[in-house]
Amino acid sequence: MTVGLARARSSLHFVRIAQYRRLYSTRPPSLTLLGKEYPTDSTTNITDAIADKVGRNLYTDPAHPLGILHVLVSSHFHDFRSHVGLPPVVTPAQNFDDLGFPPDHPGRAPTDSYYLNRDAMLRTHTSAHEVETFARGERRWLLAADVYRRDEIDASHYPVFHQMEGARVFGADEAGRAEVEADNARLEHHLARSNIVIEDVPHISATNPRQEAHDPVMAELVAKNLKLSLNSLMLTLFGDRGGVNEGEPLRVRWIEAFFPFTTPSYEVEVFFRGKWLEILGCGVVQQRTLDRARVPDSISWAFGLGLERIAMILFSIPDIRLFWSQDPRFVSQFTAGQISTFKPYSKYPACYKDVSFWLPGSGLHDNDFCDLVRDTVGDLVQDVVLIDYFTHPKTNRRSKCYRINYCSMDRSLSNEEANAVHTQVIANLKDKFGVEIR
Ligand code: FA5
Ligand code: MG
Repeated sequence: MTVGLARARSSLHFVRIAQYRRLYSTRPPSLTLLGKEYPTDSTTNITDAIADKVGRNLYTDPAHPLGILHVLVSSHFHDFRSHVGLPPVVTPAQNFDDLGFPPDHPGRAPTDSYYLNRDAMLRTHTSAHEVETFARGERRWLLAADVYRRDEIDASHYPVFHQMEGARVFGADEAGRAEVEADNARLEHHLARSNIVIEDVPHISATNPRQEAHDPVMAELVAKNLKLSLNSLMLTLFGDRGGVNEGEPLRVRWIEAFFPFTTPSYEVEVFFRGKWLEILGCGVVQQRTLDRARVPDSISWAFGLGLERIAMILFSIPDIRLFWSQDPRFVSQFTAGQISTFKPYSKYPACYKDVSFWLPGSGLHDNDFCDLVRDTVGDLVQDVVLIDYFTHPKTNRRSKCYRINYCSMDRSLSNEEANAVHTQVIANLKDKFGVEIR
């Protein structure tokens, strides 16, 4: 949802738990996912709409745009070992603690992540598998997987998406230094001959520091290797097909970022159709991750990229919901090994319906509203926008108004049908959250 309001997260935490109790007061004692049974508790918040997507593994189909892209990235890093099919249920320790997320990090809240119970959750990123993969002693690896986040609803956000994680380990000794220097020379040579314009930031700076444990020269060389490796990937993905901007050179921008499990850290953006789009996050792996994985005397970089974001650019796919479509008019357009331009088979009219209500005393989080809509109407919702939020000056009661855009990807939705689903949304909203419709 395109919400311009700041989210006051932690102060509302205890209020949200009350809200969850109400929402899931009728929850069954256990739930089964991928053949395994999980006892439920007050953190359980996985919805049927989400459970339905678990196990689909879209990226393993070689003729699906996500699968085509997965193959393309894997062949670019052809000497990296590639992992697929890791189960999506992880512990909060794997997803957060092992990576150094602080105990009060907002991503941990049940408003932001899907929990089966307090000890089992759907991974929110592929970094959840870093420790176990490093622990296998692999020096170059890739990993693709479905990830889950409670989020806004619009054309580029979906609660299930796919990431690829990649990492490379160097020895923290003379041999490691020689290896990284040779690889940097090779990559610089390759990039110098290409039509790519890179806006860079310093590899290491006061705001994006190296780690104490690292030799300064080696830290600089490894950060540089990370950037060269990913610039080279961007060239494979976007540059070699005449660029994404019709004859213009490919423009890539590096930005300082922050992740609890890397420093220095960066994000990469690509200029596409007049806008900068964030494609991936990356950095030099925090030494405690390698320590936990028992990989001694080494230094590593890692990245995590969003497959949908890149596929939307490469295949001109306008709406993130389409990746889940089984409509032959979608699936038949793609061929293994080929990047092709998606031809929209129809553009159905949008149907906007507003709902205004007084909030219950405990409030209502935007993500709870979005999940309720998604669970009620499935993929008939295209986007949700909070268009009004105010507090009554006398009574102090708070009111919200959301605008829901109902639009099917595959057919025309009649106004009667849109009214019917909207009525059901309102009924569920009253029922589950106790709101008062205005
Ligand atoms: C991460 O998930 C980090 N784990 C990345 C990382 C890995 C950093 C290794 C350092 C080392 P982030 O939340 O920014 O970072 O997501 C990474 C990418 O996933 C984004 O750049 C974007 O391409 C994609 N992404 C994130 N949220 C969504 C979403 N809701 N829908 C589609 N793609 C998304
Ligand atoms: Mg990011």
